[in-house]
Amino acid sequence: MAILGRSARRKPTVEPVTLKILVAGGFGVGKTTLVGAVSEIKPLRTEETLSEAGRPVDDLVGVEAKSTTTVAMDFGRITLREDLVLYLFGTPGQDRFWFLWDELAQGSLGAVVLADTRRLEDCFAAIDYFERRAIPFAVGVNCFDEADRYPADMVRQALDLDDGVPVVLCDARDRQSVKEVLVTVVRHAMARATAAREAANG
Ligand SMILES: Nc1nc2c(ncn2[C@@H]2O[C@H](COP(=O)(O)OP(=O)(O)O)[C@@H](O)[C@H]2O)c(=O)[nH]1
Ligand SMILES: [Mg+2]
Repeated sequence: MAILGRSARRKPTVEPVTLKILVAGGFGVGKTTLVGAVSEIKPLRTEETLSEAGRPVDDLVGVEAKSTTTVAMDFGRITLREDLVLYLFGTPGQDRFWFLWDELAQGSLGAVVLADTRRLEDCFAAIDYFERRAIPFAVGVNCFDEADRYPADMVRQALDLDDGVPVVLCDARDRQSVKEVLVTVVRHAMARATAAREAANG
């Protein structure tokens, strides 16, 4: 029979808290790119070449060099801290897949709404969706190289956001930048939860 020496005693392992975050926004705004930039697991993607049949429906105006589209969703994981793991679910960007949203939204802590200042209206639907369901979200302005830069406050006004909804300028291709957006969403959602609890307790 073997005995376990003191030195072999393992550090207690922390069971991480896992949180679910949605990544939403219009077609071609960078959702798949964002999930891929931070995910520790090979992102699960369901990209399909835009078919001729889908072409009249998929609005390609202003979306450069994009010939694939995510049909179901993007999925990824990032460990923010030893004890905090985020699961990322990219929502399908096309209106014809909206029936998947309610399933995806189940149990989510919060959301990132990605926006492109050249096509800001493409994220209105996502913002409406999360506002209506009181799901906390932050707006990530994906700063494409070719797009004009606007200060976060101008974007906030244009989107008519409630006070306190964070707006972060980001680069969906950059891991550190995306991490900052995700931390912002988690903080915002937790602050909202705390405020709601305090309000409920009078
Ligand atoms: N210049 C630039 N291109 C980007 C950025 N994010 C995404 N892209 C490109 O924009 C296109 C659409 O991105 P994608 O992630 O597929 O968008 P999705 O439809 O929201 O998933 C792809 O060709 C990306 O490589 C960015 O921050 N800057
Ligand atoms: Mg995609």
